[in-house]
Amino acid sequence: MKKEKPRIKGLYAIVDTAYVSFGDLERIASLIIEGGARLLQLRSKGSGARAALEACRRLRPVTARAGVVFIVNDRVDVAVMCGADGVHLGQDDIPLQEARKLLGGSAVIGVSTHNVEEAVTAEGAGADYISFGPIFPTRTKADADVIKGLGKLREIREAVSLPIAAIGGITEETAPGVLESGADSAAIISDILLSPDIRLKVSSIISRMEKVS
Ligand code: 3NM
Repeated sequence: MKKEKPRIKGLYAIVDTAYVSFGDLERIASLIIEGGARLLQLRSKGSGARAALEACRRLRPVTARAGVVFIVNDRVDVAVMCGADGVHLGQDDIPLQEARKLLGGSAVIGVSTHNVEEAVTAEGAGADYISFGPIFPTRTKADADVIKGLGKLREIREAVSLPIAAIGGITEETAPGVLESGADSAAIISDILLSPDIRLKVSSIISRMEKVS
């Protein structure tokens, strides 16, 4: 039987190597998974391809054992080599159609978008989901676009029907409002990784989100 492609919804937890040292990746990913996350992305901006591959190879078994969807940020080559479930592409990464050729039809491919035009283009090109942001101010991404707010998120919801992962400055407190404004998913980095109790933080975010979805 053909495996159904996972749909992006709920908490989209991102493990960012700017916050987590390489030696701590498995432990942190395990806490996030124990907290209930079903979607995990590795983001390793600025590290070389070899380090990204190493990080991926640490996280792939942890996610696979738990049946958690594992997505690699930016790097299609690394996603292929570690057998990830998919890749998340920025506007300057290789085009979606090329990534699809390398990863195959069953891979989950997401695209970062910052306006209606990019969102509609990503949908037309066959993205499985888009991210949209930054919704709120963020310290994690130095070159983040202008802040969009929930109003712009609602406009994106009107423009496309594919799943939207809202991103940028989202916290336990703001995640429910993001869903109420049309996002299917909330992608969160610092509110999780800077928490003194990551497992509890993740489960609290999820239970708040479940109340509105
Ligand atoms: N992309 P935090 S904002 C990785 O707007 C990323 O596309 C963004 O981190 C975009 O949850 C962002 O710590 C940073 O704010 C999200």
